[in-house]
Amino acid sequence: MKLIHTSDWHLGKNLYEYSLLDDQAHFLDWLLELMEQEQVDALVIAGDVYHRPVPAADAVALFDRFLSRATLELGVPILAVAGNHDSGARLEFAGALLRSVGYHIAGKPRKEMLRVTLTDRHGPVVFWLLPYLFPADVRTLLPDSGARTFQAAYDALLEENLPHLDKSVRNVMIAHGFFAGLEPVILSESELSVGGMDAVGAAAFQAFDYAALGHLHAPQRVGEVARYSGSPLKYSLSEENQRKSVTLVELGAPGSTADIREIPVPALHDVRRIAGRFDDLMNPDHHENKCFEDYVFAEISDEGVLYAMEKLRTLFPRILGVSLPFREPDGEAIQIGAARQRLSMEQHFARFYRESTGEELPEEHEAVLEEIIQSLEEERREVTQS
Ligand SMILES: [Mn+2]
Repeated sequence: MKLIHTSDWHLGKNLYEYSLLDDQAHFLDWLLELMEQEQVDALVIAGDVYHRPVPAADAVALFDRFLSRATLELGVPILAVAGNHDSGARLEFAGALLRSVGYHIAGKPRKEMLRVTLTDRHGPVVFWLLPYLFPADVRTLLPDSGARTFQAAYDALLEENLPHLDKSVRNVMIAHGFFAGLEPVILSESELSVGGMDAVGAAAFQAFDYAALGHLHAPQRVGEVARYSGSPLKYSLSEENQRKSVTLVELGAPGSTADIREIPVPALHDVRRIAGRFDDLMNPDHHENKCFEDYVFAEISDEGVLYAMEKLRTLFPRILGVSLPFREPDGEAIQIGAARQRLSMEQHFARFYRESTGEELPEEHEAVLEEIIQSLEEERREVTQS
């Protein structure tokens, strides 16, 4: 049985101020082509279909179009679970109806996990659908478990369900969460927002032929049988060096090891860092790859550049941000983001004045400035109180 494992689509997500909907539509079109070319038997989506529990209408429309084409035109069954970004209850809408056209969705955790059986020439493959869950969900489903930690929650739920597992056939787990083997996992910024979730030992999935995981955005193996496909797109600057892919999994006869291949996803626009002197960065000939439509973050090496972001935007319409070297009075150069947090509004302005005019802010202006800032702060206090 040949299947594509993917996860963490985050449909509707913005990267800084930019909507990624076109990039996501581009990925989904490519995915449909791949499903057709590879003649896959199933598509597995291991959670975080959407970026928000209540996704924007255009994100829902995008997923809707994809589901229709995959199931009705290509006839490929889809097995999906909710991630922590999804609302499980909403994602499950019309789930029983949609099962009849081959779309199987598990949104909320159940005491008895949703199982779907597909068959090929080697016999049945049982898919186990385990959506994102909190320990409190498991305490509700299995009150005797008293599960307080993620580890205890997964242990209790698997203990309840594994007696149904038939080792003589192939079994595939689909789950969304933070699972770890013995080796350290690769994290990126996008995962830090999740917070509070302790890693669960991937040994829990040992009884399966393959565990299709979602949540971490870098593709990686976890333990013996489990694997994160990673997100199809770079969803933060910290993911700039990750090679985004979907995972093609081939399950042979029962007892054989799954064959795994990473298929790189061609991005509509890359996410990357550019670095150098401002004049060089502004010069189109300086950029070898000429990909001006990419999402770029510019690290400028020379001091004193004003309105760098606005100027670079004329060459890079999808510029994400800039950093500039910034000299402290003691001469230590630091990045502007860190410096900003350490300066008061008065200090910021004085510095801006100095950089713009080359002169120190006169004392009489300082007093006026202080007054203005005070009245602004009072206004803000009134607004927040009302
Ligand atoms: Mn997630």
